[in-house]
Amino acid sequence: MKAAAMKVIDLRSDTVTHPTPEMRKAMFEAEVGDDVYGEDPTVNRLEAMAARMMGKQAALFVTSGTQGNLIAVLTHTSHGDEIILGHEAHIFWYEVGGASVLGGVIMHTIPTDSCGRLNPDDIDRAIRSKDIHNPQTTLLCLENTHNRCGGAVLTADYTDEACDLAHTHGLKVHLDGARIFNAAVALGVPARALAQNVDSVALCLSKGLSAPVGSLLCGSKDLVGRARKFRKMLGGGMRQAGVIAAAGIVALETMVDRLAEDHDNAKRLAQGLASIKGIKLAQDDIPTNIVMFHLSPELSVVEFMEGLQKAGVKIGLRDGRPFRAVTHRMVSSSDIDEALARIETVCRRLHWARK
Ligand code: TLP
Repeated sequence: MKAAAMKVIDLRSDTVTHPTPEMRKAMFEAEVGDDVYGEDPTVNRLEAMAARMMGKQAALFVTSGTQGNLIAVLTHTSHGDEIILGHEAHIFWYEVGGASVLGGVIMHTIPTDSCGRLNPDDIDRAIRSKDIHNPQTTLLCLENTHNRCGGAVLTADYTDEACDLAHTHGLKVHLDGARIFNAAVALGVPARALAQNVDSVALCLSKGLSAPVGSLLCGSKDLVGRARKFRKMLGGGMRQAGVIAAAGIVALETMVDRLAEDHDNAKRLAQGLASIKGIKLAQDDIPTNIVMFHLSPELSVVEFMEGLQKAGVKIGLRDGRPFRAVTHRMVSSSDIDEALARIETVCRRLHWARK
């Protein structure tokens, strides 16, 4: 008899979530048309729904969060402009420099606090005067929840204040809201309250919401009209995209409220990790679904990762960063307990091996 295969517990990211059976059914049955002509009824329905949920006039279905952010930068700025963003921003770190390479903008980074916020005084100082030597500052970018700040949440008040400041100086504001629904659920407010004063917001369907593909860039009709042209330029005109938009509709209808479960599991995971000898949390609290932690310097990162791999636990690790574990629909609370037990065994073995 074959031994039952060990379940691999994948905590690298919430992007690993698979579509639900209901999504697959909706995809199978989706009515479609050519979306480049604006004729895909399912895409149109998804766009209208996302716009409504974000309190904006319009939305554009794009291939990914990265594409949504890039199109936002292209739409809000001109070649040679400067944009202000936090030094921990996803746009700065993980989008292959697209804003600079393809948008021709200078990324002016300013400090981000551990809660994902930029200090208004720093924003103010970073906005360039009209001096002949200066590029023009035209855009401020925020991120909610904040990926590198451990899923930190920006409140509506903070975002509104940052928007007021930017708008006073004639800047637009783009919100990278890849996980804006996690923020909304954590704060107990509708997502639109977190985006009410931004000029554009990009939200992702393919993270905690479990859709297979896609993001939406939401904003005014004028902005989305111009963004549509940039999407085409970047090769993001997807024709019968209703097949994937259908999953996105199910995601927005059924997957938002359950994010609270992922947040509970992240707290459970953090609590367990904190009690394992050799592990230290990198965050004081766990606001949403991201848990970051360090390994004691006496243990080897390479051996820890090898041990985890053999034990069937996948955790994120990137260039000198803390380890990152992200909870999502495909890990239950008992999977969390199982992952903790496996991680503890790996740490115990590493400690023994040093004796
Ligand atoms: N982030 C991914 C990786 O790129 C790190 C992850 O696993 O978390 N904004 C934020 C805040 C994000 O976290 C991500 C994805 C994106 C934008 C980009 O989304 P995609 O992957 O759809 O291009």
